Amino acid sequence: MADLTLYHAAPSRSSIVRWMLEEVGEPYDLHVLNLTKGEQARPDYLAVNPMGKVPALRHGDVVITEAAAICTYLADAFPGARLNVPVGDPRRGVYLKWLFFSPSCIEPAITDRAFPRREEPRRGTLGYGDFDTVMSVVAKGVELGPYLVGEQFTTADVIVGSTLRWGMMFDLLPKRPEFVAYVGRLEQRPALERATALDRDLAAA
Ligand SMILES: N[C@@H](CCC(=O)N[C@@H](CS)C(=O)NCC(=O)O)C(=O)O
Repeated sequence: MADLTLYHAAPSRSSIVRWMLEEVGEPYDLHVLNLTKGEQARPDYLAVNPMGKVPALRHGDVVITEAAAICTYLADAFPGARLNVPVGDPRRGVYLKWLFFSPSCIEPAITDRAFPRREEPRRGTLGYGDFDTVMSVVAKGVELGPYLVGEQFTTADVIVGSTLRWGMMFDLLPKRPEFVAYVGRLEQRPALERATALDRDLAAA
């Protein structure tokens, strides 16, 4: 039995963590939930994540939820994989900005557009401002590359890259050339190829 267990459903946001685990290279077990059958709402899983959502990760006695938090945790717990930017490194500010920007700005901008509100809220009340500004900020962030903090691939790329990849796959994001080139670079990574193939098999099983 591995020290790491991912509570997972494929495809879902827990695929982000599966990619991260493949990057880290430590052994892990899967606890697969069938979301269609509502297994995420059963008491035994609510004891793991009271939100009734995947992903969740167990590492020894610790349980972490929220995809971006889990990936950030893994990068710090396994520094040998060189997926974090350590405290004291001046690039850490940019690293943290992107780790937070994806769940707090990119994802809400996408979902608000996919499921419009009855009344348009004032821009100032939305943490992400507006969809077009978010897209332009991300495009500028990824255009130079190869990665968000420069030459080093980090967890921030797993988080932002997964959101852009998913958004373009479902036509929820414009296929801006900067996004296409960046996601194309990420798709060359053997860990993402492995995670994608494993999830494809799992979804088909
Ligand atoms: N904020 C959470 C979102 C997790 C989430 O929404 N997961 C979806 C799958 S993509 C889920 O578990 N849905 C099942 C449900 O809500 O019943 C994260 O980033 O980890």
